[in-house]
Amino acid sequence: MYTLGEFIIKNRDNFLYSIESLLRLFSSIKLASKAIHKEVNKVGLTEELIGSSGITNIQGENQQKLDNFAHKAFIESFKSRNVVCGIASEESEDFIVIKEKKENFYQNQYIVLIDPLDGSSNIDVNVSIGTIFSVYLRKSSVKMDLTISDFLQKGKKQILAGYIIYGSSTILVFTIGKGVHGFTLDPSVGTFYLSHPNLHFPKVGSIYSINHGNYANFSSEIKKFIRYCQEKKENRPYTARYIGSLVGDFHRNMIKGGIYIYPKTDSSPNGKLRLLYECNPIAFLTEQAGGKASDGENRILDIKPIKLHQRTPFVCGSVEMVSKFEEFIANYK
Ligand code: AHM
Ligand code: MG
Repeated sequence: MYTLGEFIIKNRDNFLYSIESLLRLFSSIKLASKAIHKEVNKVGLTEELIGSSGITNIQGENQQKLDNFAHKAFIESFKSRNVVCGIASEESEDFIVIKEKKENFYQNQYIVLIDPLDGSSNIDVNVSIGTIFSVYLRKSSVKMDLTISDFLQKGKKQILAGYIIYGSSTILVFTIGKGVHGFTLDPSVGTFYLSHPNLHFPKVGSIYSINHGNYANFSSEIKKFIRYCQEKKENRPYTARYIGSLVGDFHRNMIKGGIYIYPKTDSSPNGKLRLLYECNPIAFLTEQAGGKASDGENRILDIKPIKLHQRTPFVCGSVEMVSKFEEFIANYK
């Protein structure tokens, strides 16, 4: 069984940039995710990481203590591995600049965008939560200061993306543009081992995942698609599965075959999910796993971001299911 490190070295030719930097990126991700894994597995034993931190984040959402812990764990871990020059986090209003420690210049060229703790509402109730990350090369010269445009790149420019799911076990899933692979943490040794090579969406699935509580706020085409999913015809009705942690809902649908939808609603006309921290990395993984991801009309990876915390309607999953969803949007427009 390969460890994550062994797998990367074996597949080094699939990464177009320096293997040393890839190993450092993963070293940062592994370190922070193990720290979060440890805390997640203690939730309930102490009050330290349960509940709200008392802070409202840039999204206007109540930040949980574990959101804050995860944000700090990833920032510190990337800083200490000296591999990235800038990080933008869902939990921080502005991007964070990291200059090389001793000299006042940028030695590194990687940009990280991260949702440190996704599915915050599930922290206190022992339901799967996750971390979502994506990595780009900076656009500006390494001699210059970073600018916002280094962060506002189209999703198709990602060179690495993935997530960690803290569930019944802790699994790290990633792509460097050559398929999707999953590694499970063996907590007794503290090592991630290859457990899910070549993850692939079944072409057609039988699961649909959407928050039905928002039904009254959905537009008519979304309501019609839901009724289509529930219709008794061909391989339908589909079964409904929604836990409210994107990583968990996505991971299940990728393995079993399904569609995840977070559409616009009357109260959130741009949807809820964040393009840069959630949708782009999940869309990159989706396509690499043979699936499809869009905002209902446009490919997610082609959207030009205009701001860091931009939201977008999001649908991803098995190709035929997502294409059918897009047909509904187009027909009822
Ligand atoms: P978060 O990053 O604040 O946790 O929010 C994102 C989460 C997703 O993981 C999940 O799919 C969605 O929000 C659930 O939202 P809702 O509770 O509105 O269904
Ligand atoms: Mg999130």
